[in-house]
Amino acid sequence: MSQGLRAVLLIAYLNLFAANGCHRQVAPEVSMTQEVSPWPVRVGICNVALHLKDAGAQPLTAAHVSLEADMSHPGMAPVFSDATESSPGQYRGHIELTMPGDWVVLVHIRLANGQKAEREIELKGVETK
Ligand SMILES: [Cu+2]
Repeated sequence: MSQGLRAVLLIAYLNLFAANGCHRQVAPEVSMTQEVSPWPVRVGICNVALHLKDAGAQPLTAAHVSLEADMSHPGMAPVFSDATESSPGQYRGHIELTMPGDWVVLVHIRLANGQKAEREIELKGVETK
């Protein structure tokens, strides 16, 4: 195999990986800031307020936002709920944290145009009620 061909194959191989990486990020650019209350987080109802902006830093309106709370240990069912838009780009929801410990809240965002994005909120060390 010539050096040239080898280089081409290597580039093709790297492109394959890059393409896979891109494929996972079909998600559009959505920026999210969040407020979680009460803080520190305790077992029970956890209120989540999300501020979503689009790539142009404008409020991301009319998205469908759902929350999925998972614990880091196996054998536990995730907790789901929906967030609703309370004002343009602001979404509020709550989830019930049923155990103390480390939780991750996955924020599933479906834009008005059908594109999807996902963000995470780590809630470490949720305290006993
Ligand atoms: Cu658990």
